Amino acid sequence: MSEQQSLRVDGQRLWDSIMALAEIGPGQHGGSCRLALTDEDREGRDLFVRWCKDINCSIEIDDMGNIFARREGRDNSLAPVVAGSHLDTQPHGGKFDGIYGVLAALEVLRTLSDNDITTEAPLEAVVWTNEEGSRFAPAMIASGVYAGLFEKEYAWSRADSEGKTIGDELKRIGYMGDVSCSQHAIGALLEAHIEQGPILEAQQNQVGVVIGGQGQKWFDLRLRGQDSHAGSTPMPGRRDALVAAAEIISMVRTLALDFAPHAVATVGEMSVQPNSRNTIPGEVFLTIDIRNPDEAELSRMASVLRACVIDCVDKNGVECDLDEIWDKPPVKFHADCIAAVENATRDLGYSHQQIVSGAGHDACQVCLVAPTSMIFVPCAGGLSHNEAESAEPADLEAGCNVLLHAMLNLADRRPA
Ligand code: HGY
Ligand code: MN
Ligand code: MN
Repeated sequence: MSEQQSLRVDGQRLWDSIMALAEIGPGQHGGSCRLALTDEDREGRDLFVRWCKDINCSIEIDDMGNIFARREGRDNSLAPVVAGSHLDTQPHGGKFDGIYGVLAALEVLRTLSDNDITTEAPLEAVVWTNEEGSRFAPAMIASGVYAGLFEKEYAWSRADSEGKTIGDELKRIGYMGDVSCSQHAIGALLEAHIEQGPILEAQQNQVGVVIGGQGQKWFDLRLRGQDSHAGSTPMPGRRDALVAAAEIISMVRTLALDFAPHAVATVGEMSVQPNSRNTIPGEVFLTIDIRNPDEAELSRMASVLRACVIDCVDKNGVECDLDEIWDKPPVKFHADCIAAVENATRDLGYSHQQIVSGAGHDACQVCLVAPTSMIFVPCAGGLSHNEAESAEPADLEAGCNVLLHAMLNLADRRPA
């Protein structure tokens, strides 16, 4: 085995870095809360940038706040091999979703720095802005701008529930870079991530070789009935927006079950106006997230959803605006990157399987413009988007070793 083949990352340093970053924006129950472009997100970004500068990486920030930390290669005319993920979290996020992929990429650069190894092509670690889509919808918006899926002005204009926009918040936290997003060359992208589902754990595999991601559609639904008195308004003729919402929420669940076994559907966000216990709700806003690995099935789900919503609002005498705010078709990753991940996993002797991602990831956007794949590791019970999210240090280290050797393979292959 060559010296390079015997190279391994420092699993303890990786774990310690994940725990150190988790000190920033801690949740109430042991997880993390660093919503995109908040002060906590800025603090996490600043720490990552400091760590990259400690190993002499150069830093580039584009005008979507994406951060690229670069380790020069022997031939810097080659497009870099890039690895990374996101640092923003869900409101009740875990310590590993996104953060693992960013810090695994940093650990690869640290390992090469420790061993004074220079690759043919340059290597970079990337942090993508607003992957979660929780504060600003839709999700994966900055990698989406990079991939040409969203206009920058649209992305900058996206506002949170208080009307603060991505553009203003990027400037406020000092991450509105002067480089245009999508101008940055990427020769290949790899993203390490916890699976966020139960498959690897159930199959007792340590690594998932990710071959693609399922499709998803996001909808905003506004229901308008009529505020009126809870005591003196007869039941017949009420225009109760919350009753209509309740029927629709139940229908969304039925929709996924009707498209079993692969479909999922979720109502995750809802607000009720005037939200007073003795006034019939006149207005309800809710979000609908539907997903399916099959594009035709996903379209059919959307058609059934629209028809059921119309039927439900008619029955309840309310009006509605149902807006599809995001359409993300299923994606397949690049054969060369999948092979680099699979070969590295096999050479390292880790149990593994191929897998399609149920969760969305920045890699599912960038794969449209650059060769891409992902590396999954198990998380306990498949639980994620929950503060109790957890992963085994040995699995995180294994995934990071796969990332190291897959990146070396991709960076040292001389162009054909
Ligand atoms: O929604 C997703 O799948 C990702 O967590 N943003
Ligand atoms: Mn993620
Ligand atoms: Mn997530």
